[in-house]
Amino acid sequence: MSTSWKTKSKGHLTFNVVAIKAKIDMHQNQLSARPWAPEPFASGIRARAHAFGTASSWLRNLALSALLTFSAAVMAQRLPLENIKLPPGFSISVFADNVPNARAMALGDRGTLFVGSMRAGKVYAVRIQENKAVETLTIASGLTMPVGVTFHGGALYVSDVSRILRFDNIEARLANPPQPVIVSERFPMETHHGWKFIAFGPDGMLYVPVGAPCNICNPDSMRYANIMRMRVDKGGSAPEVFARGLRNSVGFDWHPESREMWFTDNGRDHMGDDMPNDELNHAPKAGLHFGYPYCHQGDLADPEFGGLGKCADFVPPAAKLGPHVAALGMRFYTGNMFPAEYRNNIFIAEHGSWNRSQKLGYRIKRVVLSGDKVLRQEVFAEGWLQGQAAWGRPVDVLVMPDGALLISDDQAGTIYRISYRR
Ligand SMILES: [Ca+2]
Repeated sequence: MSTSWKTKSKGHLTFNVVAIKAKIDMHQNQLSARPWAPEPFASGIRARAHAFGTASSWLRNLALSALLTFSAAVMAQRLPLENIKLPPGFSISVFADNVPNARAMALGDRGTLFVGSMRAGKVYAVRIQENKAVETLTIASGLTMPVGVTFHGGALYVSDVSRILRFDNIEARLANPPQPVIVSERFPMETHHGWKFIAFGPDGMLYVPVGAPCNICNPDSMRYANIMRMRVDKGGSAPEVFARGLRNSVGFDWHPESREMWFTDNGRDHMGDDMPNDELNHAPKAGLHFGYPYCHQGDLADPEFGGLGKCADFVPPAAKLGPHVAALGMRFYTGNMFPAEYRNNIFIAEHGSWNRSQKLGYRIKRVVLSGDKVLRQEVFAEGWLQGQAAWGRPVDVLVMPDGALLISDDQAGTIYRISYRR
């Protein structure tokens, strides 16, 4: 064991001489590229640029780069992909391993993969050639929980808790990103469930969820615990409520045929290990109420707020997804690579439980529909959780033009690619 480790270390050290140079080049590119950042962070960048000018700090940066590159190489090597179990014919590989804290994903018209993050405060652009990631750029920094990214009309839209930002013509300016335009700053400031997945609906409107600013509370449903939508073209429109009574949705998509919205919702905490379930919901029209905070999983009255509303008065989930699994990103499978029976199925990324005595989730689920009813659900990919230790946490799923499925992982800072060959 120790012998093989030595051999491997040596290999990495050799590799790292080149990698360190690449890393420094990358730092310099980033400095000259000046990814957009608000003032405090921008000063940080200037400070760093200045530090590069002195020999001692240059050496310090070199040592730091070497260390980071070394750890990244070791980590990349150590991701135990062989532990991921998939149905026959499917395989998983690392698509991009330099995407720290990767959250939601969106594809640009010219094929750039955009990735949001949470605590990292950054937005990334992954350049792709022939279905392979060739370069990862940071296009914005210093944002507040910029989880959500979505692409529309040549521009990238990014969520920033209370604000929606827009980066115009971004795919032509990846190395020199523009200052963002503020599309809206009318969403609540609370960071508790304030991070947002965002997406454009088939109606051309931007859908923006606003989570409950708590584990369990009864906030104004016109302001919180809902999904809002707004027009961003033709002068725009004020956000209006599309769906109410959801605790925190971090993923939604529209059925490719019915064009109706489906969304995940994260159930409340501190009601025990086995309740309530996270939910898959179906919102065929505007104005529906999905139960929170009065009723969970369609049939479980809340101990505190259950007296204020009956379960029968709210829309039950289309499927119960399991307690505390943290069902986040979801998409319909619209590609041609996977077998025909996968078409229009839903893939759901389960980030995994944080407060359950036996961990649950940390996997990708497949949900099969018949019309607008859920026929069955099954685990599609698992193995990020080994015993009670997780080495990765799936966040979002994205169907690529070639039909492969990308998965983002904020713990490993990695994007995986699942492909199929008969
Ligand atoms: Ca519900």
